[in-house]
Amino acid sequence: MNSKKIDIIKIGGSVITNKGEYRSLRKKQLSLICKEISKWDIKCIIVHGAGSFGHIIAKQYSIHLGFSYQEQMKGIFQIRKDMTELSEIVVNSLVEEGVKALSFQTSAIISENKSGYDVNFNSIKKALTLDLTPVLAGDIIFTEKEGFRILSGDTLANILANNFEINRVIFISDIDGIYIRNKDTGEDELATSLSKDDLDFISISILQQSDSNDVTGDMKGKISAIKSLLEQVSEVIVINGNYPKRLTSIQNSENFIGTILIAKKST
Ligand code: IP8
Repeated sequence: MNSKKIDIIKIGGSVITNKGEYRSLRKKQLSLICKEISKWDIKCIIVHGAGSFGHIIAKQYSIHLGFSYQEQMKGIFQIRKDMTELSEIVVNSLVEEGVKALSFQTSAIISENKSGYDVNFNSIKKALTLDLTPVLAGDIIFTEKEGFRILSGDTLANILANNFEINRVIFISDIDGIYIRNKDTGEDELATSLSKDDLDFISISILQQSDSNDVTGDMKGKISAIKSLLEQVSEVIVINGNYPKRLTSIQNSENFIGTILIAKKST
């Protein structure tokens, strides 16, 4: 195992759960993804999204809008219960494939003050030195301003990138990559390679932004997370987790279907 570099692998909630159906797991898909992750020979931190274990209840109780009424606590309790269960399922699935995975509850180590995040990553740093694979998830974090808010797995990847020496971030999504609208034809085309500057100027397809159950912005939120990530890391990759072997192709430096985003425009 190469211990100098750390990759972040974000498993999208949309690929491991059926997003429209409350607490509905795509167990087989999760196992297949975990199997490919077990072949990853670079140290990594795994982040997973919430899918239908988080977003449906979050929307029902307007958790993403911050504290406004006491009844929201019911939603907070339920999401904590459901997300604890999902994280346990993800960790078990990784362990079954031989990954030394250990979960850390995000809101216990990240909160928000008036000017930024308060973080305590000491245990994660220690776990990494012991060759363990930390697993975190999008969560409801406590904040000084709104009381609480949702921290998406994509934003969490950003916070991690600000605090660790991160090499690459791989987003395992439920689409092939980032689609760009071709202005001439009006068609959406998969962009195989983009630079950070490209993201400011191109017209990103809005096809995948219409998930009404997603309270953290879906592809739109991901693009903005990727822009900030590229300030910290040299490469971000978006692939479709319905084809987990693409993860192994990345690892083996083989051609794969997906989008590679780089910090600097190649000249
Ligand atoms: O699925 C959202 O994380 P995401 C976390 O990565 C909750 O956006 C609790 C809805």
